[in-house]
Amino acid sequence: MIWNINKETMDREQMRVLQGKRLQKLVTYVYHNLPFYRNKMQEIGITPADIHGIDDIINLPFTTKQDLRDNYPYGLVSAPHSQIVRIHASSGTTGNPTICAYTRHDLTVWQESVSRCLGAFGLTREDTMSVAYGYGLFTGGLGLHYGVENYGATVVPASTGNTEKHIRLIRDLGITAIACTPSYALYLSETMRKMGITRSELKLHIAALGAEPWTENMRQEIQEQLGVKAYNIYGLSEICGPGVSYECECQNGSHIVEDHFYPEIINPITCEPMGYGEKGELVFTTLTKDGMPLLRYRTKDLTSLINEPCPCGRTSVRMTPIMGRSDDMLIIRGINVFPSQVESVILSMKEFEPYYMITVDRVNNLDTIEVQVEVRDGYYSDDINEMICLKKKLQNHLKSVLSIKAEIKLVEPNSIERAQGKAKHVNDKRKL
Ligand code: DLL
Repeated sequence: MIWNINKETMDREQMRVLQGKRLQKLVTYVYHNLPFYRNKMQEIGITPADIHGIDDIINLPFTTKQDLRDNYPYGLVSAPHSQIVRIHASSGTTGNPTICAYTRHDLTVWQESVSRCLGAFGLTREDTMSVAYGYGLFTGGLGLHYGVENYGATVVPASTGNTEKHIRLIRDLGITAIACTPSYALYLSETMRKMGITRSELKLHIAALGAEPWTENMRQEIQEQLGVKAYNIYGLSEICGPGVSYECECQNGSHIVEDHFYPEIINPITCEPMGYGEKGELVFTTLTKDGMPLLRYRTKDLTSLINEPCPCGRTSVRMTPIMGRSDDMLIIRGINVFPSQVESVILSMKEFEPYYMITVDRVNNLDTIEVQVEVRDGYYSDDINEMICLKKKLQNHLKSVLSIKAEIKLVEPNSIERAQGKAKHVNDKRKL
């Protein structure tokens, strides 16, 4: 079902005109309301009067995650606090998280975007969707939740964890759709097998999967194991959360909600614009946000754009699956983790040397993370209890920073290989 026939099937030229108008309004707004953007624009000698249409976007400055961190917490919030109704946060590289502030209007746009996704996934108001993304600062849970309510289907806010109880609920309530990370979908099917529950006992037929990269092989396996059609949903907190793009029944790239989020591809090194079909870094401009609008936000996600008609009838530009990142961010069970966050925790504890190795793997379809670290001379001991205490201390500290539990392996001083050149701190064994 096409949720918003007017916008999703809009004539390309009309769409560009609409985007151009929205861009002009946005640039005028940020110029007058955000010193950050006014300064950036003045530095390069551009004013709102220089923006005549969407093609002029390439003259505007970029925004990076570092800019968000430097302006923590509210430096990029343009609306008065009385108009901000929700705040989410995602991890920064180290230290400050990235704050995302929403006005009521922003939440409406977000719900609208998620509703377009659900329409494309074939949901109806008869469906019941279990949302098994985390509820909280992460945008996955609440983003999908309010989207489903707006759509008029039934939502079950399962959140993450307690998988066996969740599976029983899926069976007993006749839940027909699930939203979760692709790795959690696989874990779910594995837990079902252990519980002796078969897919024929469930009514599931739609899965809305995202928050981490996944492959065509994973799709086949999830579809087979759970008896669903599995659709990609993409998004990032800084832009709104889930719902920035979505697959339709053709499953040939994800349609971008481009009347609200304007996409570009740039060369991640030179920042030069790249053409359709060329692989580069995805950049978004939030054309209609007023809580925390962003000009040319560099997502660091590597992909390419498709500007060809889709057999589903939607005319929007599509993006191919994310092929990697231009930074070192890891996504572990849907949670963004920067190696530098691990490093800063280790460096802040006197018991450890600054030598560590992060190993990421996928065991029984669930991501695992192990941090191997050298204990400093004088703190290394043969007393097992002392070492267990030290392990726990590091584990708790990491958990409070990363929001996930890492396995810790303590090793003797001088046992981690020293780098000759650039130190390698991550061994990602997952086959993606
Ligand atoms: O992951 C929002 C989201 C929640 C999307 C639920 C989809 C479903 P962040 O925590 O800010 O937001 O992480 C954003 O996750 O830049 C990508 O690197 C990655 N990512 C998100 N969706 C996909 C996807 C949410 N479908 C970062 N495929 C993004 C690949 C994805 N990577």
